Amino acid sequence: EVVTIKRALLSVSDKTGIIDFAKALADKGVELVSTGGTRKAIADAGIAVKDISEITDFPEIMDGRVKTLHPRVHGGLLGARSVESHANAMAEHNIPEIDLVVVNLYPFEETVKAGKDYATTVENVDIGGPAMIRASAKNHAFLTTLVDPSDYAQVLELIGKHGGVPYEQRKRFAAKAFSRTAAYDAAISGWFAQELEIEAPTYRAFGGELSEVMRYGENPHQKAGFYKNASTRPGVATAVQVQGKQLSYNNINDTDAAYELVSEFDPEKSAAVAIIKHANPCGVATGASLKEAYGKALQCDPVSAFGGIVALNRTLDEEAATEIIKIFTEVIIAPAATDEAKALIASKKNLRLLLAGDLADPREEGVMVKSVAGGLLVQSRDNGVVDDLDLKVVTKRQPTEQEMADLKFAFKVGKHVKSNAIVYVKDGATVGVGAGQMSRVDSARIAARKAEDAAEAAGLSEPLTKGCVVASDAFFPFADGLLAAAAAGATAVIQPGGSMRDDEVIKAADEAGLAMVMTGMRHFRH
Ligand code: 93A
Repeated sequence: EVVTIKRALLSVSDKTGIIDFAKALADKGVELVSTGGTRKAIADAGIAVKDISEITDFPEIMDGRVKTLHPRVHGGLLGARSVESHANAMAEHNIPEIDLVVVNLYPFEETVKAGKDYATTVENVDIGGPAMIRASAKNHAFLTTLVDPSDYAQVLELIGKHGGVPYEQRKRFAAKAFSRTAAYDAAISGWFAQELEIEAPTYRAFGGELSEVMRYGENPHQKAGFYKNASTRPGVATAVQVQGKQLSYNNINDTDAAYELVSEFDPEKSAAVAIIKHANPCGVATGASLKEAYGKALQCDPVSAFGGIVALNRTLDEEAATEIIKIFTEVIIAPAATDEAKALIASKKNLRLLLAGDLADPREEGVMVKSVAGGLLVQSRDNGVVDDLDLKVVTKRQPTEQEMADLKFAFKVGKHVKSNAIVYVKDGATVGVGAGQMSRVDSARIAARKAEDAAEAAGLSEPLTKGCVVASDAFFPFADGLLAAAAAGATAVIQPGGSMRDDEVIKAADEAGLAMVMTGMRHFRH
C-alpha cells in the first residue's frame, strides 16, 4: 500500500518551497516533470527537470490555456495500474506513470481581492490545475496529491520513513485536494454572483457560523439555530445582550424587524421608538424624547403592544425605561443605555436588553435569502429611502408641511410592514397599521378599525385617524382603498403610483379633497 514515488508532476503558481522540495525529490531519484514557469524555476536552480511537452509531444498552446490537458498526462493520472486494461492502454499509448502531483492554482482569489479587471480575473480561472488535482485525488489508490506547500515537508518525511506515502495519508491528501477545488469553484461562482449583483448565498450570506442553538424554531416541534456571518451591521446579530433569558427564534426575527425599522429615523432629528409584534409594527412614533415617542407609539395599539419588542434610536434613558417596563415586554434593543436605565431594567429579570452600539444604515446594500421548496430565493435588500426619492404631488391640493413630514414618516414605516401595508400617521406617530392582508382595501379598513379601538381605549371622542395621512406600500389598484382611507379621516396620501388606473385614483383623490404624493418606489414585503 506504500507506492514508491518514481515520477512527480509539478505545476505551481505559488512557488513557495518548490525549489527545496524539487531538490529533495531529485536527490531521492524521483524524475521531475513540470510546466513552463515551474520548470524554469526548477531548472534555474540547477535541478534536472523535464518539460511536460516531452510527455505530451505537444506544445503549450493558447497562452498556456492548454498545457497539461492531454491524454498522456490525464491517462497517467487516472490509470488504475492494477487493472489490466488500464495498464495495457498506458503501454499502448506511451503514457508514463505519475506517482505524485504537486499543483497549486492560478491565484483567482487574490486577483479578485486586488480588484483586477474583468478579463484578467477570467484569465485567472485555472482549468488544467483543478483537472489534475481532481484526477490524481480520485486515483488516490495509486497517487499522492499535494495542493499546499506546507505539506511538502511531511511528504519528504514519509518517503524517508516508508519509502513512499501510505494509503491512509494519500486518502487524507485527496480529501484536502477536493476541498481546495471546491473552495476555488465557490470563489469563482461567488465572484460571478457579485458581478451579476446577486451575491452567492453560500459564499456570503451563508458564509456564517452556527452561533446559537435555540430551544426550538417558530413552533416547539421545529428545531432552530442562529447562524451569524461576518457582517458588522449593527442589529440583532451583533448586539450585546446585557441581561435576560436566551432569545427565542421568534424574538430574534422580531428584534431584527424592530431595529431595522427604528434605524430609518435619524436620532439627531428626533427620538424614535418602534414596537413590534409578529414582525409587524403595532406602533411607531417620533418625539422630542424617547419617553414621548414611546408614549405615542404605545397609544397606536396598546393591546397588541403587550409582549412586544421595543426598539429605540437613541441611548435608552431612565425616563423611557420607566415607561417601557410598565407593561410586559419581551425585548428592548437600543444603540446604548445609561447606567440608570440598565439598573431599572435589571428589576425585570427575564426582560432582554440588547445594545447594538450604533444604528444600522438603511441605505446599506445586503442580501436577503428566503427558502422555497427545493431552493433559495436571493435578492438584494430593500435599501430605498423615501428621503432620496423624487416625490411628485399629483393632486390639485398640495400637502401642507406637516402632512408632508407625516407622509414621509408613514412611507418609511410602510416599508417595514408586511404587504398589503396601509399605515395611518398623525403628528409623527402611527395611529393605525393594516398589515398582511390579501386585499389593500381590507388593510385600509383594519387599520381604521384599530384606530377606533385605540381611541376608545384612550377615552377619546373621535378616532385618531381624524385628519391623519396614509401610506400604501404599493399602488392602489382601484379607488376603493383610497376612499376607505379618506372615510377613516385621512387628508393626504403617499403611494408609489404606477397603476393602470392611476388617473381614476387621482380623480377620486381630487374629488375627496385629498393631497396625494407618488414616490415611484414600491415597498412590498412578504
Ligand atoms: O491555463 S490552464 O487552465 N491550462 C492548463 O492546461 C494548465 N496546466 C497547469 N492552467 C494550467 N495549469 C496551471 O498552471 C497550474 O494549476 C498552475 O497554477 C500553473 C503553473 O504554471 P507554470 O508552471 O507555467 O508557472
